Amino acid sequence: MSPRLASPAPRTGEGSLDPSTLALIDGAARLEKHPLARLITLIEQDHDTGRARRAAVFQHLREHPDTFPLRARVIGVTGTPGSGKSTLIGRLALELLGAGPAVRVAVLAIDPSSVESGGALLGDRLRTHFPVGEPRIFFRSQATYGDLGGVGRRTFAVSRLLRHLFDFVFVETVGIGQSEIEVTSLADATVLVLQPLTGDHVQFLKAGIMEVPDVFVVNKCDEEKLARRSVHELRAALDCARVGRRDGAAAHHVFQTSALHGTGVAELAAFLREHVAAPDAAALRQKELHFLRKAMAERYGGFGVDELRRFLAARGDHLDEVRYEELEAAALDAVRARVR
Ligand SMILES: Nc1nc2c(ncn2[C@@H]2O[C@H](COP(=O)(O)OP(=O)(O)O)[C@@H](O)[C@H]2O)c(=O)[nH]1
Ligand SMILES: [Mg+2]
Repeated sequence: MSPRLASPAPRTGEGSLDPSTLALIDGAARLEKHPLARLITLIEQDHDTGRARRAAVFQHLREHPDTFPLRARVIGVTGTPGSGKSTLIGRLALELLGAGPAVRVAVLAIDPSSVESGGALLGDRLRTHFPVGEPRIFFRSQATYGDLGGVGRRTFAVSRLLRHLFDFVFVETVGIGQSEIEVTSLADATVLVLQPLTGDHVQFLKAGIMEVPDVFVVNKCDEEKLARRSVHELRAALDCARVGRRDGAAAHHVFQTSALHGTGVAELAAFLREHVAAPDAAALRQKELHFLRKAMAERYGGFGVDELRRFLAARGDHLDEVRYEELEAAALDAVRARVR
């Protein structure tokens, strides 16, 4: 490891947790909604003082792996508005929670509107599925603030926190295009929700999105004939998309659901439980580097991306040992030093 990163110069407040933050973490460990919500708000902060505290929080989580195991599977759920993503996630969460009293599920809904409160409606819809005060399900919405693709640094930061607290983390995003790709960078598996016979799949095909998801769901299959035709259309579209795939042999996973009636949901839940694994260190590092590059691009454009590449190359083989927060801080310092 490079000497500079092996013994980072202590920053003010870094590594030490103030009692109030520690109390939030303790509350979050017990899945108390208010401490958890406040902890998330703290993690979402983006300025430099926020970073030091964020680093201390993650340090604490890592030092207590029994309480905060890195066990969650993050599942991106995407598709056009109204395709039934929220309803389906609600059903899936119920199904997953039903597997045992220790299972915990979080939902992070990325709201395309610019105000945080805009997500309340989605949350309310979702909450109707759950007994009041059920501590094992947690819902949070996040405004996009114009992040390209909706899924941004803040989403990534929150997903990193939720990975330590839950078994399944659903990230719901809307739109055709960039957001599907961005959520894939963050998630361990991505589910694309389609509506029958709306031509959704044609839009996705045109946008080059069909190659991205791991799982396809034709929702609203309340009517059998309609459903059969839709799935037939989807499979034809997938065969089309497969031509350009690198892993051409990989099978597509297609599910038919009615989130309204709950049909097909058990099968989808079983698939997620059995076939989506929590990522290993290397996979997590890939995600971290993706969002680090994105942060650099947003702040410093092509210059930032080049500087990051230079910075990472200089760290070479020892990169694996460096914590994300250190990496982020050191990379930012390096770029800023060159800007001055
Ligand atoms: N018929 C039918 N309606 C559904 C189904 N799933 C969701 N809906 C309805 O579709 C509308 C949009 O659902 P919502 O979950 O908010 O979609 P989202 O925008 O993708 O999150 C709501 O009125 C739901 O009740 C389904 O399986 N069948
Ligand atoms: Mg929704």
